[in-house]
Amino acid sequence: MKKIIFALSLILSLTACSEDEIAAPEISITEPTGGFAIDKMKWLRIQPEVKNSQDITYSWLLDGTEVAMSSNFEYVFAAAGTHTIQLTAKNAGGITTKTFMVTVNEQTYINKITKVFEYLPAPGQFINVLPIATTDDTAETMRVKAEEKLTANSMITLGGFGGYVIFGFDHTVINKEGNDFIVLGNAFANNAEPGIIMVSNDANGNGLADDEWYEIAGSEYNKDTTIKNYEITYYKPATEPANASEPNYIKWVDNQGQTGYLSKNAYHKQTYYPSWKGETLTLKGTFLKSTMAKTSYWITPAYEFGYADNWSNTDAKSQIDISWAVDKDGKAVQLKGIDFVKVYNSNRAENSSTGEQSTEVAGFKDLNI
Ligand SMILES: [Ca+2]
Ligand SMILES: [Ca+2]
Ligand SMILES: [Ca+2]
Ligand SMILES: [Ca+2]
Repeated sequence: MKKIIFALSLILSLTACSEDEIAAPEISITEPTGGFAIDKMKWLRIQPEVKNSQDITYSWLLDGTEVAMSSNFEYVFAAAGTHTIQLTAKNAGGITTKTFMVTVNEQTYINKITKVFEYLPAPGQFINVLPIATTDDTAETMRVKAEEKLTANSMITLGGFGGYVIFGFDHTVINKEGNDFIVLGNAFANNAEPGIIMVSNDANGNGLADDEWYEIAGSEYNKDTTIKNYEITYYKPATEPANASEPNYIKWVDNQGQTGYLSKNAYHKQTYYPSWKGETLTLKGTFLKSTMAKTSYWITPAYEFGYADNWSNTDAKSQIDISWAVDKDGKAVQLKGIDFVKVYNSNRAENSSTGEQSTEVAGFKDLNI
């Protein structure tokens, strides 16, 4: 009984502060038995419960170095080991500190795409072929087909401007010093078909690619010829043309006041409009001016850096640094790691000899595992 009375009086004394008197923060963290443990390259998330949080500031130290000033802690470790984390919460009433240990376990991962979340190509000469689509296919069966290809480092096409694929991995790709990954394609000298790369991390922890996207700001990002927030709508042709090289094949209208047609070419006889999509298809993104040019033959030289299917997979200029990511306002963001990648074709260009410029994706390589 005495104990209970003592505890009650303690609670009363703690809560009996007058209105203008602020109590020091109270932190409670549910620590698992044996302490916090996480596999390397997986997000560690700690959400403390804090009382007396008015005008509070937070400081999270990892092995003595401040790594966050947010109420929740989110971190991903590149290697196995043990670490000390210290949270300090401060308000006008005082300072409260909690210290605990984290064990980071060793783990083996696959250096490949392990999941495709979405596949939506724009009309193009390899659509319904790479991968094959029949009239029975749906967005979901096409997602599965794209996943079968990409998890085997086999190739898919994204078709015309805006066509995209979203994929993920069995681990978080860490933003280490320098370059971090390559989106594999089939580019070679003077044969670039650049795709814009978007990155994201699983901020809400649900395993789905439904979090904020960041664009990898490649060499063209700030050029005058680059159109941000470009939008194009493609129209499904009513019938396939009689002319195997029909110039007015698939109509498009963009948000820049332009309209035109994708042409059909005699080398690719199937319908170029994704057979599982409805009458119109609207796609959005950053539009880059194509490098397509005619010398003695047609060429599409690569942009300097920062794109998919731009330089050959073995060229260091195909490597991407996660630190190039920017938010929707163009502000640089420092991501600790990424869980999802979206690639979409950034160009709209074609010629009667080599046909369209359309990004191919053939896998992914994490440069840090
Ligand atoms: Ca990096
Ligand atoms: Ca998510
Ligand atoms: Ca292509
Ligand atoms: Ca290509």
